[in-house]
Amino acid sequence: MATQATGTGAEALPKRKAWKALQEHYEKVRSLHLRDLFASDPRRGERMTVDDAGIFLDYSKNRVTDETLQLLVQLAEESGLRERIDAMFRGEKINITEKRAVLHVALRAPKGTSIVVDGENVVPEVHSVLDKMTGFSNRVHSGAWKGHTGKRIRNVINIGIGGSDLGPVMAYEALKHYSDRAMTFRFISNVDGTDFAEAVQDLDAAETLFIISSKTFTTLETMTNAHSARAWSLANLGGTELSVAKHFVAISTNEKEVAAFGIDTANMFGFWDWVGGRYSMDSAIGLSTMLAIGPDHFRAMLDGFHQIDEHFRTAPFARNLPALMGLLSVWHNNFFGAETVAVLPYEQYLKRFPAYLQQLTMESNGKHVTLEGAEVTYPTGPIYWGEPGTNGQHSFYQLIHQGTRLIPCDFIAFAKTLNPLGQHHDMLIANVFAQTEALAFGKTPEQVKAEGTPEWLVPHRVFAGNRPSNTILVERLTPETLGKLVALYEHNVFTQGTIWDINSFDQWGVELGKALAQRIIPELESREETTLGHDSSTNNLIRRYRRLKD
Ligand code: G6Q
Repeated sequence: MATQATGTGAEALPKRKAWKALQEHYEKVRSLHLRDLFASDPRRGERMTVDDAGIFLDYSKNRVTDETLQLLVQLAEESGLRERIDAMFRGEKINITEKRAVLHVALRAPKGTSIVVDGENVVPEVHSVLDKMTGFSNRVHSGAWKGHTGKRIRNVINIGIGGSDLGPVMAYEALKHYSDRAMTFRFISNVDGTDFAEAVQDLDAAETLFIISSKTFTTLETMTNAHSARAWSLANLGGTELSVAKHFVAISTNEKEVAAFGIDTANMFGFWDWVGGRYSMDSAIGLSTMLAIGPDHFRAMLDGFHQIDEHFRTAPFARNLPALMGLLSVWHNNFFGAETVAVLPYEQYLKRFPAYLQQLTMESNGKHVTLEGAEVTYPTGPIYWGEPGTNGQHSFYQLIHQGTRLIPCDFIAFAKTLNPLGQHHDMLIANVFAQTEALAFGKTPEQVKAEGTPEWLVPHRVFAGNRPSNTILVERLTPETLGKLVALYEHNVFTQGTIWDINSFDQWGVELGKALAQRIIPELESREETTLGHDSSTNNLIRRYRRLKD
């Protein structure tokens, strides 16, 4: 039945042969312990790895056997993963509910290649925007671009939310080492006025450039912040509407609204409806990233993305990094009942990476119907969360080690640090390896007793182990490797969505709250007592807020 919508010819998931085989297989392997799996195969830790495109993935500490992997690969094939990858790269409109192509891979396609959407090769357009961003970035850096009073730009504030914020913030933090330290970068997303007030409070408006990043240029939070920014800029510059052109640029697909705001459309950087918000950090939405790290580093990042795109497109699934990670997530989610995935980067620069991944993964795969619109009969998108290590070890790792839930973890580490400092890096990486070892192998009652632990304390000190993890080891955090890591998770999400037969590229679930807020705003602002038509709880909260607010 799924044939028409997916174009893959795949059966509904519960009917696929590999799925049924995995159900039977699960019964055989569910109680196997990683201790035994490692003991019976001394080379497991070397065999169950992939080293490709500059990423080393050790997946040996997952609760899988060779047969599990074969069946998962078979599941990918029966699910039409290959056809779906090809359809995405061909520019087919696989985002069926919005009738759009899904072409973030075109954003990093090298010059001279061709990806056709609606009869047009989009790669030259991508490069023309990149060239325009490069020219702009160079003018800002050289001081050729001047503010209204003739001063050069030293502060850049990106105003955007969701996909127009999380990528830029994450990339700025991740690549700070490569950034121009003479400039200040800030990010305003929340409609909470505190976000705006704190971001501008110590800045000179004459040296401040706002990038209004909004695909639609209609988003409530972004437009509210953009108008506050314009008022702040005009008030502090004693400027006229003309000064807006010197202190505001826009990233958008909506030229009309950009012009209506007063931004010169010559200073608008475009993108296209085939770039989803959460897949857009490598489009013009990355202008703040380019301003921070420079055009060459930005292009190196795109190259990193592209290397993983090519790997995903061509590597056999058994050796395919994103496909394997996606399949392992499905295995733990749908068979072991794991409800979350923890992403644990042992790299302080990646502190916003889990937050970025939360949108990428959960907005993409938090879906309850198949492409055909039928209610799914199996769990879909797991909850992604995480914090950088080692900090998390002193907080929530307790639950991962000894709690009652199974939490598959992705550990991310770099062999070389960007900030060598005494023994710090060896200590950091020792903790990565120690954690994955402890999670997998635990500590038996016998081992605990042998340490002289009193009998009554033994159960408290036992670690059951058998807790799955991936370890991703990369040489160094660079713009290129950041691009690789993001693409790795983008295609991991794609793999999961394909298996579950869902649309990973729409986000209807965010609409209802937005619409209700629009209805409530005037009710909160009204000076007169109005009749409220909500439920009794919402009505009561509105009345209470109105009483307390002034
Ligand atoms: C991402 C979502 C969403 C979007 C924001 C901002 O995939 O679509 O997070 O990015 O709502 O939208 P605009 O860029 O249109 O302001």
